[in-house]
Amino acid sequence: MSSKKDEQLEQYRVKDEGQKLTTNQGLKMAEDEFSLKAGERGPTLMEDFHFREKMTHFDHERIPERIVHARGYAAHGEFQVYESMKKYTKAKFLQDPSVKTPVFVRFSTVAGSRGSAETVRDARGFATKFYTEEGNYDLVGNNIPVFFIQDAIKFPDLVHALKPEPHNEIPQAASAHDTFWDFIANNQESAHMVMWAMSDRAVPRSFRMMEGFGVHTFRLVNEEGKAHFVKFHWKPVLGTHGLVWDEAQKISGKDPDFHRRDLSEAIENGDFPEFELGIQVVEEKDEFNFDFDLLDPTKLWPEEDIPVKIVGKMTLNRNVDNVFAETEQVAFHPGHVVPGIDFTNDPLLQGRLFSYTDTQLIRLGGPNFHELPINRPVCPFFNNQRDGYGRHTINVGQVSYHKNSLAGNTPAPASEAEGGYSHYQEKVEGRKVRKRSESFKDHFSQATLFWNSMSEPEKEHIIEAFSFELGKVESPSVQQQVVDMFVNVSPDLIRPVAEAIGAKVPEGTGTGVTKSSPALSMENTKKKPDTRKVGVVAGDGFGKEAAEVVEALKARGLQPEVISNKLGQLKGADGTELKVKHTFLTCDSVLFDALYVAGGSNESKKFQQDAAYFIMEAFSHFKPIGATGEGGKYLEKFAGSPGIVTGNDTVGFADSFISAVAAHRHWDRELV
Ligand code: HDE
Repeated sequence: MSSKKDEQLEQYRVKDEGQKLTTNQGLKMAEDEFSLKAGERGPTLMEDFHFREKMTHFDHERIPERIVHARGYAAHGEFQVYESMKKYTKAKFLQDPSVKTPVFVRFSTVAGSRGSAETVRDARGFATKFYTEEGNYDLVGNNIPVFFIQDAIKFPDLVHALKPEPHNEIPQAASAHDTFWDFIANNQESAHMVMWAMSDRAVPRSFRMMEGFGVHTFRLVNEEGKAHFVKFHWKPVLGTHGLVWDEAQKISGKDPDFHRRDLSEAIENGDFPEFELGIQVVEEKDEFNFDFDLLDPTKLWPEEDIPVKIVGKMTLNRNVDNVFAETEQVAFHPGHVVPGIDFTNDPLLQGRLFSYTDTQLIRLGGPNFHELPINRPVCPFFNNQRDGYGRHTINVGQVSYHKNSLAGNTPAPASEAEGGYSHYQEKVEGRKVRKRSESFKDHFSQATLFWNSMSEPEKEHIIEAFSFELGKVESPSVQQQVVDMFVNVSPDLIRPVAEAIGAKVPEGTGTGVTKSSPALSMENTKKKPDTRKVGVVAGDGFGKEAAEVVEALKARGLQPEVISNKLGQLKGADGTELKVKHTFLTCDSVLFDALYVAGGSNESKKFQQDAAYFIMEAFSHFKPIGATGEGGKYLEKFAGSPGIVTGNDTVGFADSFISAVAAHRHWDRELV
């Protein structure tokens, strides 16, 4: 069923196929390959309006990319609450479980340019536009629940330090360089988010397998005007999973479009990505009952102390028609709210409320970006704003001011009872100061909480990530400053890093925080085999069970794809056929979650070498690998290792292999 937003977008969809070619004025053209010239070999003429129109339009095809979050990908979908959230908010789209609210979600990396690779180490943007009957509500979040800085005024500095260095514009989409780490060491409020950025959270397996967080504390306000503090969460139904760093780097080269391909293919296959919306709620009277300040965006609310209440589900079910028109032109803004959702004085949030409109003005070329199809609300909008670049609306009538008598003083403000937005009347008093609140000054306790909450493999990955990033830093002074900073989080974390980069091992005992929050570890996430991509390594003469295993994997919702030394159809020992999707040349083991080795009866030496390399690489990335029949010989040297499954009984094998795939990775494996 199409949503109200789909219906609205329909009127803008144009299919050129089958049409005659015209200019933008609708004039049919008799020729589109040759410019108008004075003679066949003569100069091109000014008169050639068609050439000039076509070239001018082309010359202006690009718009400035987003200063951050330039590389992104999006999809349409819908959101439904499980039960009314009336107790907390009057927001209409959160009242009725039968109401489907259309949504548009853009996922993104932060640092890289629009053409950069997608599996870099970075936070991911997770921005959702809800097209509600009361206007658009944007939840503009990230996949990390805290941020690097506490005050918006430092954002330009952070981003300058993170982006490629200005003298040589290197490195692209990476934090492993001097200026980033110099910023970190000199702005120690960043410690907590750096821990997340060095963890596997920053190399997600898929946009479909990441959590989302609103980061700031917001307010929900109910019909009675009562407010609660709230943190927003998105929980992926497939669980939260990461890549191995070596794998992520290789994917950046083998398939820089890995995440967008994964998202669009999943939607194309009908495996619609789902995320549950969760809220953590704190009563206003409890504002000061925590050992951190609720307004501090470098702090999370441990889920074990304040449980996440799951309140609804979002399903992404439609790919965009046109990436520029939709994904590039969509304009998010944390200030796009509806009655029942309000702000707090988090100084990072307050600054964002300015920045987002400002940035759209330069990016989308003027103040009418709300009229672009992807940005239009599904409810009508009326006010006295007029004119400007790219105005679509033809406002009819004489009056464009308030108050007036000629139009009966309309458009008129709506009272709260009529659905008018009025800001929560928080009492505020204080002196005008440029200061950080004392309550914002503990930068390390929650960084230690995060460290304490990690499993052993996750801790190892964080140590490796610091060693990689600081290993790329050229200034010994910056390296030492960072090491000296992070001893405050935990000596167990930073001592091996100091050794790996040849820095002086710092003294220090950390914060002494012993608490942990199991919800922060990805090891404790949901483990499901659904939609996982399995590379099926097969050659001619594969055993008769192979095609059955492939069918069994498909039946359980996995995505098997056959890899061989040539494209076409493979013939099994019993005459069954398998269609080859990739050759060893056109794909790589890093692009799969698991391998199933069916082998063949008569593989060439080259086939055997290529298959062995594939398998070795998958093994070193801790991936599940299964084999039956002829494939068994490839796994002999890994026999007994965790996540290695062999067998000849189709059903039994498929079951054990699928459980191994569901586990995601087998970290307890000894690498050979
Ligand atoms: Fe953003 N951010 N941001 N940000 N942000 C932008 O807006 C900004 C912050 C986030 O897919 C820009 O339209 C400031 C936190 C996402 O289109 C810009 C500060 C969080 C996206 C901007 C922050 C985010 C943006 C650039 C510090 C997580 C991509 C282009 C005060 C809660 C949205 C644009 C999309 C984009 C400013 C910090 C999330 C410049 C000043 C914290 C997901 O306006």
